[in-house]
Amino acid sequence: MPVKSPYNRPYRPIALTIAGYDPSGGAGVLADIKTFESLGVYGLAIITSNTHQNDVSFKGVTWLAKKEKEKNMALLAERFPVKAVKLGMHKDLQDVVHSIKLCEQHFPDIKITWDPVLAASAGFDLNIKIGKNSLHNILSKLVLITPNQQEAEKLGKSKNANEAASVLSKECPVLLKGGHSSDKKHSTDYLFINGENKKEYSSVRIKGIEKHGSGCVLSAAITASLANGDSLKEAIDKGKKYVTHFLKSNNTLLGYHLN
Ligand code: PXL
Repeated sequence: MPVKSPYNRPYRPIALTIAGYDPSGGAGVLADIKTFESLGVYGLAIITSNTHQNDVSFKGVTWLAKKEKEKNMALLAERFPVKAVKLGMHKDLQDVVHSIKLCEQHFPDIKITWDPVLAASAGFDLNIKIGKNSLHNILSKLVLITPNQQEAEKLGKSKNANEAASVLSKECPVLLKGGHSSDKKHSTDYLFINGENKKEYSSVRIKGIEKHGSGCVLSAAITASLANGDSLKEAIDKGKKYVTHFLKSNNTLLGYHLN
């Protein structure tokens, strides 16, 4: 824990991302840092991996050793009062558990959001096994998990994403993202808490606005808002607004962030 940090208020709140490095800047820590900065939060990043990809083609991933993460966590904790963390691409569930333990050890009361990247948007399956114990260890520590439909089905071991999200939400709030759903006209995200669907976020799909890494941007925007002290519902509202602007920013796969 930082003993006397010069980075407390009146300076900007600080958020951390622990995720993969995507050299195209569309996803991973680069996307997260751009989002944090745009939302008035100072961003720190620790990488779990170096991915080899551009905006359309994913060629592989080189994972970093856990001790590299440990070293950087300890160094950051000496100086920075991190309020919220976003966990992105990790090698397996044990690696996610490891990140959560480090966060709790170094930053008491930190708000942890997990964007469970099980496959990359450019078509690469990370082949992560879903063990019940690890999953429970993770979910019980989170303020929010943000799976897309396929991720929810895999995590919740169900062929129905809403059913899976409902089950998962008995352990932590779930924002089920509709971006990859079969509905061609609308994209609807569902917030599940304690087994119930509490809120829907529906938007009209606009042709040609698919973006590489939009899931990263949404979870990072929510994390920035949580670092700012917003409630979970406020953070999701702000996150949705931010990602909508990002999706509409241009007609390519790589979106622009707010100035
Ligand atoms: O969008 C999922 C994602 C997350 N994190 C990293 C990625 C990707 C997709 O390619 O590369 C590092």
